Amino acid sequence: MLSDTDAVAAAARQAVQATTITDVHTHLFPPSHGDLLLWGVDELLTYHYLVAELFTVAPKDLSHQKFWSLDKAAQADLIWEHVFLNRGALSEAARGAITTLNLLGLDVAGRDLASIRKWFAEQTIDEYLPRVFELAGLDYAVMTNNPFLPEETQCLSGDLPCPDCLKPALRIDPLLVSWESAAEEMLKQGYQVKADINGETLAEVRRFLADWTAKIKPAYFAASLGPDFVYPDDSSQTWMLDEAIVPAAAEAGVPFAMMIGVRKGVNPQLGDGGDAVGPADVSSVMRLCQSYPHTKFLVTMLSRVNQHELCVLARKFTNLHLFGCWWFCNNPSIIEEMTRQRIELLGTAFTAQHSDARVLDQLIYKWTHTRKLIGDVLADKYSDLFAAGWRPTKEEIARDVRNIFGGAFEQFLAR
Ligand code: HDL
Ligand code: ZN
Repeated sequence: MLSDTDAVAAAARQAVQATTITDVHTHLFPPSHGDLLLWGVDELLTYHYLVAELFTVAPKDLSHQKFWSLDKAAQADLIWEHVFLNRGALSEAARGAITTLNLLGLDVAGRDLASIRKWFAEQTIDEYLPRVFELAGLDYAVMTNNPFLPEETQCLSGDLPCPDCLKPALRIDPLLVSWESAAEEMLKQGYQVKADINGETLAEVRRFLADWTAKIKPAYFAASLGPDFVYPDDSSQTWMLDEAIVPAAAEAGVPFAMMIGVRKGVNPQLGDGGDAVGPADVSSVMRLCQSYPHTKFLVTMLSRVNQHELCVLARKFTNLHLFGCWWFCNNPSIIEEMTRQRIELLGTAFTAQHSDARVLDQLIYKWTHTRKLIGDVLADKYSDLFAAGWRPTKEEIARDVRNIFGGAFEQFLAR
């Protein structure tokens, strides 16, 4: 029996530290997919967040072109020098790299990048991957599998081994945001689609989605959308949602995950780091939930501005489930605000976080930082509950914590 608020708060923190987490959105790949799976200190240091941060402080003579002409280790050296050594590594991405290296037992305080590199060179991915998942405390992570990228489809088409700790998701942005390039790739794969969408094209898009669903058995379909995403309108985007994606998701019995608010390529010189954020139209999510009450929508939005309205919406629709503090929201100040808001409005009926990890090693820091932050929030919330007169047990707290770290997601999938 937890006898006072201190005991309850301690139990909450302990439950968060101990709970197994399901990472519902990452950019990881199986080791059998070769270079698609990024790992090791040079990938950690050249994560696109840190490339962008390098160019906020880079010396005048470091052009983007010069940077991209360097090999990965030379790029990492520049980031290590300018972001970590010459200035406080205080940003979340910089601190994260340090957390990861430290929790791997490396002497990051010694700042000896050469010896850190030497240690990584001695690791084998088949041993390292399970070690990272254990350090992060994950049962599994959902991948981002894009059937429009040849470098991915060549791996997805074979029966390459995939560990149980990695689950597929079908990423279909091009159908919604770049139909011409989608049609071009689909034609190469033998689907008779035409640039100007018509009946036959619709049947072929449905066949494409059904074939890839049968091939990879995705947990969900997913797409990232811009701040200008509107539903419905008279664009091909609405047609694609109404006639292809929503019916295909229903046929497959999987949710459609929408990640809304990314302003793509505001500075293309930064590569993957060149995207920004903009407030989007939450009422479009409302209209999709209203139009398709039997389709499940997983939603995360990129702008802090949208979070409260989206949270209220999730109270209204059983077929809407919120997940994660995405990308530019994956920072302590915003994670805390969003998690408090979600608990206060949704109880435990949401998924508190996803890592979005692109580099395997990031799982260690993204989940370590999140557990601390959300442990503190839950300590507060259970203390408030105790002060109100309720007496939660340790088992109930553990149950609730698991719910916001994967349990509610799996219940939503199974509904
Ligand atoms: O579209 C997405 O899935 C985003 O998460 C992008 O991959 C983004 O570049 C990212 O890595 N965010 O963390
Ligand atoms: Zn992502």
